Amino acid sequence: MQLKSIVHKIYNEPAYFFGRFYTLRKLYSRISSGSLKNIEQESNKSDLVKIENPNALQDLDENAIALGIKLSESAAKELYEFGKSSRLKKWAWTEGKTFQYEDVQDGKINGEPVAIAEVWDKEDCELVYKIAEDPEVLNLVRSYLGYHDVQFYPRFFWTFAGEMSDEMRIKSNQTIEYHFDVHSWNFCYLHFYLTDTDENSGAHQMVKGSHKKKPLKWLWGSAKKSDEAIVKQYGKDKILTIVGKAGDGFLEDTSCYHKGLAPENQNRLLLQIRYF
Ligand SMILES: O=C(O)CCC(=O)C(=O)O
Ligand SMILES: [Fe+2]
Repeated sequence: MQLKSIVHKIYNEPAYFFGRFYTLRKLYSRISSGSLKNIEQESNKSDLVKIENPNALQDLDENAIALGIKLSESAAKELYEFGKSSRLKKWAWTEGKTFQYEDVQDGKINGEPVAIAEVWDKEDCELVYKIAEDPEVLNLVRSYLGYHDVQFYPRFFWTFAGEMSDEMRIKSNQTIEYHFDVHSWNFCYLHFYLTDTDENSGAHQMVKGSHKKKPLKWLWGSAKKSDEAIVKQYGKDKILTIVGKAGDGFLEDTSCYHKGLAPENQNRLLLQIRYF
């Protein structure tokens, strides 16, 4: 990137650069925390989502990950059915035709590889928005972000198993390389697996604690890092592979290093809600 375009980007999207720094993100939260007033009053629970992890907030703060968030069985089933019957599209932000889940065979449509597909009709799925606005989830998110007026953006997508090179998956915008997300000053992502997911079917991997701790020079330039560099920097024991059943969820500060494994033997459906 040229110096001129860097300066332009910093000026127009300050959070894109400054949001990389943990201390600046926390400062942003502190400045915004005047809006935290109502949290306690909204602590009612729903049957839709259960936060079974009593240390969720602490885990998120210390490790960038809070496991033990569960979707009700009926909600997980409904979302799965929706994800299978909705129109799909390779990538939400580009031109392209929609297709059906059944059109994808072994990671291909008419011989063309397909790595990832957005559930295109997600706006018609009320449940997505109900989950995003679940009171217990919102409480946790607000407590973590440090302000009350959070916004959210849902993504609902399949990643497909099939013989495909890593290059092909990366070209298709599938994030199978370690990276940290940069969106806004502060953010966290709620994820729900909607298919049973393990190492061979697209498990999410993350590096515990890496939201707070990055070598200074890693904060600039590319947000991506190789597996080797990550292991060398953080050690194998900091890497968490999140396996789970359909309906299992986790809240993550994705300013940590993370990636999705390429599914080998089964397609993965994921609901992801970005809070910021
Ligand atoms: O697919 C995954 O598990 C990772 C997704 C991800 O990194 C992202 O959406 O930023
Ligand atoms: Fe990411």
